[in-house]
Amino acid sequence: SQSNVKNLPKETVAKNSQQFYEDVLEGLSQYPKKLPSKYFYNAAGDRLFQQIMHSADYYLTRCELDIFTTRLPEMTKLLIKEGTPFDLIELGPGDCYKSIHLMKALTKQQATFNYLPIDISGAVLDLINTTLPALLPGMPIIPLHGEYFRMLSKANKHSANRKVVLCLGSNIGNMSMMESHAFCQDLRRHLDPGDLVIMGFDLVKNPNMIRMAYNDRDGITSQFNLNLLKRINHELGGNFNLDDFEHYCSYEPETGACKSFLVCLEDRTVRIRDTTISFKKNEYIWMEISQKFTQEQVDDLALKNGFKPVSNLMDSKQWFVDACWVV
Ligand code: AVJ
Repeated sequence: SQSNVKNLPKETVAKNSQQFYEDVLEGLSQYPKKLPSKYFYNAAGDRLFQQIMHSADYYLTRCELDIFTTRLPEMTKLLIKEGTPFDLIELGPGDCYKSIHLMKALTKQQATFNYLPIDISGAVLDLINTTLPALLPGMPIIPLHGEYFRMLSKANKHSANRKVVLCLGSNIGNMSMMESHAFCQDLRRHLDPGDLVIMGFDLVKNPNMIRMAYNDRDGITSQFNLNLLKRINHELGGNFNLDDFEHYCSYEPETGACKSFLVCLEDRTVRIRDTTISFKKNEYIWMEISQKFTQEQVDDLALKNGFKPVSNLMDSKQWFVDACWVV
């Protein structure tokens, strides 16, 4: 398979770091202060997220894996449809921990498909490119390195196959409700009638269970959040003292919004390159939203943006849903 995701050109690296700098300064000059959660995922952040996924309190990954093992017959039946070839496109594949089961089942049933993982992280795609061929010999892998929708357009030019788009792990939860509607609308515009989407949502449940998942007893989520300050120190010449900040997580059952914050424990100033930012004692940085959904909200997201819900696959506890939608 082709891979040109290593060795990014110097200009791209510079451009990305400039974008990072601008986004950080923009977020920290707002009131209340915030930082974009998409920057959590550098090498250390990827490792911490792996630890989160396998931790006792973070139930999401286990629930979705349950779906991707027990509900595979329904899923593959939906995808294979009259045996026509298709492109299986995964937005933000990570290590394919869940999707690998689907790919194996499809291969066993001799389905004809290409696998197209899309990610902004070259490291993620490199890892897929080196590990997947041994597990699934002969499956064509076409890694697409870049933003979701730009790469979806590229995939469209690449082949005229029908498409099956996976967006797993409740990644959509990192958007506000309004942003997730805009995202689905944009996704719909990149697809054609007959194309399928499988979107993972974390469902509303006992509020204490949800808060525990983002406030784990081992403090990994705290490290995961603090790692972004560390990254700013390393990559943008910041001087955050990590001991000045404490992780706090809230879950509001009324809105389904689970939010992470870093609270500054004293009056402090922080320098990032030649900008100085002041923090008052107990001032916080809003780091992330992990939105939880009702089944009605999931269906609404489909129907309002040009999709038809075809099936809602849940785990045995009904904590998580992989919603299957058709255009
Ligand atoms: C990868 C965005 C789905 O919000 O549950 C895990 C990230 N943040 N613990 C989530 C995350 C804190 C995760 N997503």
